Amino acid sequence: MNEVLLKIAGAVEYPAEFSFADLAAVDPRQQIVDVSQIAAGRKGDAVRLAGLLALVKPKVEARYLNLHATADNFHASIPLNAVTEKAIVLYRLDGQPLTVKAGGPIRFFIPDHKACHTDEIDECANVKFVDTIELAATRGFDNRPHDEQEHADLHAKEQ
Ligand SMILES: Nc1nc2c(c(=O)[nH]1)N[C@H]1C(S)=C(S)[C@@H](COP(=O)(O)O)O[C@H]1N2
Ligand SMILES: [Mo]
Repeated sequence: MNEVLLKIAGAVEYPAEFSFADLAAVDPRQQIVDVSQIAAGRKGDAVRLAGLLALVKPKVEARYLNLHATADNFHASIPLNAVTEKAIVLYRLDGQPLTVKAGGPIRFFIPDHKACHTDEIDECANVKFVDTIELAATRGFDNRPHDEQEHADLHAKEQ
């Protein structure tokens, strides 16, 4: 439970590493127990991105969130402003870290991505197996699918 599952780095005052226990110990006001309350059909418990950012303190120049999933080499870079108050980090399912099948151990999630009103934010930015969240001044590497074909190919690999 003390293994590092998530790093937050880049343009922040206090880069940090979080284990399952660290995430569970974040301020209860930043915890969402049972995300189905805010994301229909989704399961598990999460901590608000805002709660994590409050700990690492983004520098003023931070404008983008670069989400990295080393496990399958999937990366997304999205505008920070649009998601600061919405995004959540799912980390617990039935009292345990999320299974890989559920996109775990950690999954970044934007409950109402359409409300962000930017093409840069879509459901593909709900990065599974996310291990590093990097804050940056400019847009970073992003290999989300660009068209229907790429999207279909990616989903075909899922099972
Ligand atoms: N690490 C990782 N995260 C990922 C993907 C992926 O291939 N790898 N696919 C993305 C895409 S394209 C979509 S649409 C959503 C699908 O997640 P869901 O099946 O939970 O709705 O996950 C996103 N997160
Ligand atoms: Mo997607």
